[in-house]
Amino acid sequence: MSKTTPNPARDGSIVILTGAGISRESGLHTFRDADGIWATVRIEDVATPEAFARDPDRVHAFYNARRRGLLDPAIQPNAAHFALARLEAEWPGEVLLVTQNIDDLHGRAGSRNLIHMHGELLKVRCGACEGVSEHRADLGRADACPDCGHVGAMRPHVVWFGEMPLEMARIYDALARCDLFVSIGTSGNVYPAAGFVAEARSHSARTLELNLEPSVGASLFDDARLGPATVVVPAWVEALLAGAGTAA
Ligand code: BJW
Repeated sequence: MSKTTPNPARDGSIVILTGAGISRESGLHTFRDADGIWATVRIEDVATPEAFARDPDRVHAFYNARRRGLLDPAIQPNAAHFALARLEAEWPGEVLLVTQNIDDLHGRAGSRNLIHMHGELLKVRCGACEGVSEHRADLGRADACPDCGHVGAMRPHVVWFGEMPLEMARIYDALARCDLFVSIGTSGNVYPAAGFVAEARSHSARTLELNLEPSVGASLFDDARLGPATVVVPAWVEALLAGAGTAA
């Protein structure tokens, strides 16, 4: 049994963390690569609550452009997204997919046990009633909340620096129980997601990194496969499912 094959003596559950790298071959930018989003715009200007309070129009414009980009018909899930959906459907244990991405490509590929810990680009939230609603058009200060009618308090349903990521209790519970933790396409710069590998290890899970290049926390992984997500993720899923079939 490979070091990063789940151990049948435990419950065989897998937690997978994904980052911007898995969507890059679908045509979406990462954040910290040379051509990434943070090379063109400053975090302090668009991705903090203070930025939104200071200049909401600028923040709305940033997310409106990204929402339009995501809705471009050319942007589609790739082989890595589909492989993870296949794993969830065919793996005998639990597969929990935790994504830092605000795109909807995992859902479109068929993943269902999915947590968007940094929110979702195609949803908006009301600052008055906290209601969350689906939204595909541009958003601005003149928009009213579809739930409470309040005008001027709508914001993208995303988690900015200094805000609490979503569903943390559920994520930490899964990390404490998982047999295998897999990190895909994330640089490991942003907490708390960057701390998940240490958390899983502290509960004796094995750990695997699938990435184009080693992440900041690479030394914490038992094993790594480096390459484009559309190559390494389907290959890993295929091998894992073939092994599970043999063991059964
Ligand atoms: C490929 C590929 C291909 C490329 N195939 N791979 C000091 C210590 C610890 C923490 C802090 C600290 N100071 C401040 C903090 C907290 C702060 C933080 O982490 N700051 C750091 C910068 C230090 N974190 C927060 O504020 C978070 N909240 C928080 O901590 O609340 C308190 C709390 C504590 C404990 C428990 C619970 C709560 C909130 C973070 C919010 C992040 N928001 C963003 C933007 C919003 C959404 C959006 O606009 O999209 O989320 S920032 C941005 O970074 C985005 C991403 O989700 C996130 C992670 O980026 P990701 O996915 O890793 O992308 P990249 O570009 O960095 O990496 C891409 C990778 O892919 C690379 O490795 C490439 O090689 C690879 N790749 N092509 C495979 N084809």
